Amino acid sequence: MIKVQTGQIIEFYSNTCRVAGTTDTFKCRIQGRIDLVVGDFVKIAPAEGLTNCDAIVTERLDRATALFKSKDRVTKAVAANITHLGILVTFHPKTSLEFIDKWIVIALHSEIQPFIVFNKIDSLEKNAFSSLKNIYQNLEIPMFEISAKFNTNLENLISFLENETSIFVGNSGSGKSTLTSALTGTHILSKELSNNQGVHTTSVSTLYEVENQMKVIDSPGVRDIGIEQLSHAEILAGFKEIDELAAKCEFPKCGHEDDEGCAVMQALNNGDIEQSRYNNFMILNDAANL
Ligand SMILES: Nc1nc2c(ncn2[C@@H]2O[C@H](COP(=O)(O)OP(=O)(O)O)[C@@H](O)[C@H]2O)c(=O)[nH]1
Ligand SMILES: [Mg+2]
Ligand SMILES: [Zn+2]
Repeated sequence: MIKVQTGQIIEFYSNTCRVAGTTDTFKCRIQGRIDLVVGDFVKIAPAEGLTNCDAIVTERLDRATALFKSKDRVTKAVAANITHLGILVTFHPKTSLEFIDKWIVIALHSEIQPFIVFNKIDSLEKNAFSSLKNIYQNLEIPMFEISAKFNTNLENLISFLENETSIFVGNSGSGKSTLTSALTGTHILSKELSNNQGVHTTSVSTLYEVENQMKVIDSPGVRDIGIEQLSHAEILAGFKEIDELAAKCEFPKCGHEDDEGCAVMQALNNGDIEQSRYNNFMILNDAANL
């Protein structure tokens, strides 16, 4: 019989989850209607009278962070307790600057540290990413240039992620699965667990933990997170350099599209802020809801 203990949800299925406890992992049933996602810390207790599972989840502990997605005005969490969000950037497939800026906004809004991983350097010329790096250099966004497929330059990334819980976002084909395998040594597609009917189901979302305490979350739900649930102020907060200038605008309700007295437009014209950052601020600001 297991002891009542605290653990972390490492795999999530439709009605069961796997919890990493103090000494072991347990297949758990969820008591009542607790809203749980991968990465949640929970209390578990012996599953008296229940066959086919080791324990029940009785309580969720407070989340340090959570990523949310909204659909039809319903907002729900997709992963919890993430500290770092890695944006995979490649030329093939081509990552748009809007994708990068959107995820910087979402991460900062969620109090998660964003960073950029330029992937597939094995198939590129040496300084292929330098103009992209220039854009993000001054924004305190850590950047790494790697080849996930050939395990090139992974050392710095690994020490950066030590003791942290990270998640990677990127276009399909950018190398998320390859990188997660390279970091964790797991064969991602092979993870399976029996459901109640004895049928093998692939987990909905998973947290991988490796020896150096690096945790990596893989959650398909993260893919369709948008910025609809963010306010204009929250979008602006994701563009630090524009936010600082916006505070200096002469007009309290400045839309930052008109030359006169607008500190943002002035900085743009002087080349002090990047055109792409300005453009994406305008695009995301228009898409924001509130
Ligand atoms: N040349 C090269 N190919 C890579 C690299 N990383 C991933 N790939 C390839 O890109 C394709 C998509 O990778 P995958 O990890 O499935 O991408 P995902 O859709 O983001 O999970 C696969 O064919 C990988 O082998 C890399 O660093 N260099
Ligand atoms: Mg994949
Ligand atoms: Zn302005």
